[in-house]
Amino acid sequence: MTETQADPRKEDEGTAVEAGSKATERFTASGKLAPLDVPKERVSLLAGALIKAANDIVVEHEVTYEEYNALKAWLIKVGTDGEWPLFLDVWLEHTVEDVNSQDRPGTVGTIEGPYYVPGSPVLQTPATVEMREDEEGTPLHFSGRFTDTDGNPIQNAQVEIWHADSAGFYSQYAPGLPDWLFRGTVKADDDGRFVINTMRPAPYQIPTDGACGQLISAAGWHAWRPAHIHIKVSAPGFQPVTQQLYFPGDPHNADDIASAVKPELMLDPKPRTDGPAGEEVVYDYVLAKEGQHK
Ligand code: MBD
Ligand code: FE
Repeated sequence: MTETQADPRKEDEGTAVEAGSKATERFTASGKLAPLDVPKERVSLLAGALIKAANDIVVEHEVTYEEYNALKAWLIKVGTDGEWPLFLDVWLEHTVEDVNSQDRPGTVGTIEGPYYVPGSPVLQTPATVEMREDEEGTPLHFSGRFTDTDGNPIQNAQVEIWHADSAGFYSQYAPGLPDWLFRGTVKADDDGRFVINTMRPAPYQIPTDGACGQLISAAGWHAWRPAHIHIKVSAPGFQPVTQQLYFPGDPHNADDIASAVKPELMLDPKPRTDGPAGEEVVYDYVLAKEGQHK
């Protein structure tokens, strides 16, 4: 674990309970809440395996009643803080993503995390995502091209982008930000090309004042994710990819709390050469056709 870096935010801004319960509300409203659709055989297999793994841990580590009761209290707090989406996306989703993307050729994915909001404003390329007047930070000119696995341009592709601001806050999950700040759905042109003007996000500390933060401090871990841009790309007839892009040199690329960094997801931003301040970076997308596998 590296040293915790200075939090650019003021103390007490944006509480866990707020961010966590918004993610819970959104998940509940999203229609993904149909866990009873899992076939009985799979429920029995998976729940049985999870229960056995927990029992094995009790035996192996001689778990005390004090520890058992601490676990019970903590699990209750995860629910009352609305942090189940945060907890699962930080500590489990990366493995679910790995297992489910192994067979898909093309650009690699990583976890979605708890802060995606569908239906962001649709923008034609070249696009600029919503920002405030005098938005602080480093402007980032992000461009790329969509091709299939044979190198042919893809029609009607889109990039959904969402990320934190230069202080580490996500719109709709922190108070006082415009709803669609740093969120947009950018339509590529007929040649598969897109341009998105945005700003470099800050590293992100997961909320420290809820159940997940309590676990992190009780265990002596850190709460940081490296700076990242969330992306969902899609095009008719192709398999969508959900991923995140990272910046070289971030101290938390090597110890992301959410284990979601992959070398293929590292950007290579350079100072802009064509006048405007800021950085430019190119990242191209190769999508697999529906049904295509390695
Ligand atoms: C985030 O911004 C995030 O991307 C993940 C995975 C977890 C918590 C906050
Ligand atoms: Fe994030």
